[in-house]
Amino acid sequence: MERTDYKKIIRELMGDYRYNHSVNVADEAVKLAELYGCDVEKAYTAGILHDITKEVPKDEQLQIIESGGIILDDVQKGAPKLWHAVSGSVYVQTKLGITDIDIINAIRYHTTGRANMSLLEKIIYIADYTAKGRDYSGVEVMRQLSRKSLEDAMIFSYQFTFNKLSSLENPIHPDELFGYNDIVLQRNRKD
Ligand code: DGI
Ligand code: FE
Ligand code: FE
Repeated sequence: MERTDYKKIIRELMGDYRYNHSVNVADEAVKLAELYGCDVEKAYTAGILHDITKEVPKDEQLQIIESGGIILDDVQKGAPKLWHAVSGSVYVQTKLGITDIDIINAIRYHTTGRANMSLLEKIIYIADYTAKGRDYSGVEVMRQLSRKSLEDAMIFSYQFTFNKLSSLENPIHPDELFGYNDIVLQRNRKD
């Protein structure tokens, strides 16, 4: 399938705001892929599809997740905002026939990150934060960091997420902590 096919598919599944966000993330992912030497079409595909089930009703998302044989852990069960990444990764396989495991994982881990992320996974995680239309205090710092080092940008985004979640007394998913530790430990090893 081509870019226009994916655009048509997601257009039916979400409102204008989420659709524009998805296109912006895909465009940003392409820029980062060019900069860091990742497959550009995979970056576009993962970017355009990353939030594909974000507006699917929660009960349907749970069904999709179950049909994919995935069991949610306790933090995920208590945090419905995390479901769309997991349900999306199942949806693109079963409904769109995506078989590329890197694209599937880039969607599955785009909200939390995780340890040992591939280049594509990092690009989608970062593009979600730096895409056109994103507007939060620190977005310009984040954009600059993303042009210099994906790892620096990841650390900044983990800090941002930990701060926000803890200030709201929301649970923090372990993958996020493992992802943070992974980068920091690799870095310390090099120093
Ligand atoms: O889908 P988007 O809005 O484009 O962005 P996203 O997939 O990164 O989702 C971000 C939301 O998920 C945001 O409201 C914070 C929330 N979130 C991210 N990590 C965690 C989390 N919520 C909980 N409870 N725990 C997490 O670890
Ligand atoms: Fe998302
Ligand atoms: Fe998103």
